[in-house]
Amino acid sequence: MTDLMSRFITLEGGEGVGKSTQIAAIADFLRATGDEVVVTREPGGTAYAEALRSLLLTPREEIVTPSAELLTLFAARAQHWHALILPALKRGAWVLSDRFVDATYAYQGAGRGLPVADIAVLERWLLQGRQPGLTLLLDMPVAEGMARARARAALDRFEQEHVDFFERVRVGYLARAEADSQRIRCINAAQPLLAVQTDVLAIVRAYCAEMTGSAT
Ligand code: Z5A
Repeated sequence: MTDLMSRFITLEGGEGVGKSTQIAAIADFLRATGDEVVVTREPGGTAYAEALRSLLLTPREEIVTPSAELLTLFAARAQHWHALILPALKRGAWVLSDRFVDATYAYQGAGRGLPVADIAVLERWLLQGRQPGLTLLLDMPVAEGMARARARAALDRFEQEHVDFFERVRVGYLARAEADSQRIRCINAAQPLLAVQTDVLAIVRAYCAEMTGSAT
């Protein structure tokens, strides 16, 4: 695979599964080859999209409707895509994103119960059929991920959700991985950190080898 999207890798999973930790290891591995690597996240990645992130994550009295949440996420994503991701891919950089569209299917689709067809319309409108070349889904039992994440700071608006919400998100992610097992690779994130990293880097190495092979 040598198309524009092949250098776009996303990490997905519930809270506390270790996405930020593993993305740093992937970045180190890819940078060692001499390539440019852009590490980014969603919601966020540019100043404007980060402002929308704080709007999305700040706990508030007012109930945010799922449709308003969905459209704000896609507003942030539109800025992120056009201002940061696409230009980086066009100049040949790797782009590693902590979450992307799969998160919307899992959180707003499976979690909030919004119709998948509505999310698909926005995805098509923005990305015109493009998808990350590789997605790593870090999966672990919800309670363990919550315990890891909650050892840290005050809870954001998503983290205040009930455990049922995160169980639906997990089921949503696993269903997407099953439906698209070529792109979405599932990793057992409940293992010790170095074991997860070994699995993650083995997949990334194999993916790079496959890309090199198909480019020659
Ligand atoms: N959201 C959405 O609803 N729809 C969308 O379309 C998008 C996002 C894009 C913010 O995401 C929220 O946005 C998110 C969904 C929503 N809310 N939730 N939940 P985020 O990615 O910024 O938030 P997060 O999922 O809560 O990230 P996180 O808590 O920072 O988790 P992480 O990056 O996956 O984990 P980490 O920071 O690498 O690790 C957490 C801790 O565990 C840390 O202390 C590590 O040292 C430790 N750790 C990591 N791996 C291990 C292992 N293997 N063993 C033991 N300890 C470990």
